[in-house]
Amino acid sequence: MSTPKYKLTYFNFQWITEPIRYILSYVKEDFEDVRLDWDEWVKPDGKIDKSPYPYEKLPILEDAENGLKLGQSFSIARYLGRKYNLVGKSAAEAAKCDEYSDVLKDILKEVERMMEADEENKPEVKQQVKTRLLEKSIPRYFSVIESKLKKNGGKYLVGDSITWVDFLFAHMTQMFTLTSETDVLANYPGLKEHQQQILQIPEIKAWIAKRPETPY
Ligand SMILES: N[C@@H](CCC(=O)N[C@@H](CS)C(=O)NCC(=O)O)C(=O)O
Repeated sequence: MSTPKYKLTYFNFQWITEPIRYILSYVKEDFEDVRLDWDEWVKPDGKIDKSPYPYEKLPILEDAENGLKLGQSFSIARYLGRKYNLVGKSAAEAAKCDEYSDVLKDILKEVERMMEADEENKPEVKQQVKTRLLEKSIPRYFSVIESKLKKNGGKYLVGDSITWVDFLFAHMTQMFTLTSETDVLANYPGLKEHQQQILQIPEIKAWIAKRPETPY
């Protein structure tokens, strides 16, 4: 068996890395799916040597074709998008992909604040952040993206072909639903339909069927 071109190192979660796994599956590239032990990683005296990982943060993608070692999950997804022509058909379309990924990053920031709120002492902080997320941020962004999607024919978020941001959107919205315990696409049937279409792509379905089972 030949060595895979890519090595993707993360933890045994989907979270911010799953869209990268979707993209690699979609382009039919075999990859080494390295999953480090989170409990070991966070132990102050843990056995994991973090020095090979820039910023001591994961995910990291290593590309054997050119020696690139790349951090930041969205940058990795965008890199693969560029490499496999999944960035739209013009500079304007590529920029629209970037815009949508930044929208997801804004929402992710809020979701993470909600998750980090101290459960025991500050349930009100958690509730405040969750309310803001569901009542303000999600409608603000998703209503715009849904109406653009409709104008665009309902199939792809950007242009008339699949882009890396279709995978990012289809996955991150699942993570937002899970962490906020509320279906973030409930009021956006067009976006829901888009998500389901992406998840039904044969390569994505096959990946989902074989991936390790994790809570998120
Ligand atoms: N913005 C970064 C965030 C990376 C990040 O914070 N990763 C977490 C796991 S989700 C991590 O490596 N945490 C370990 C640590 O902070 O020691 C990305 O999108 O890749």
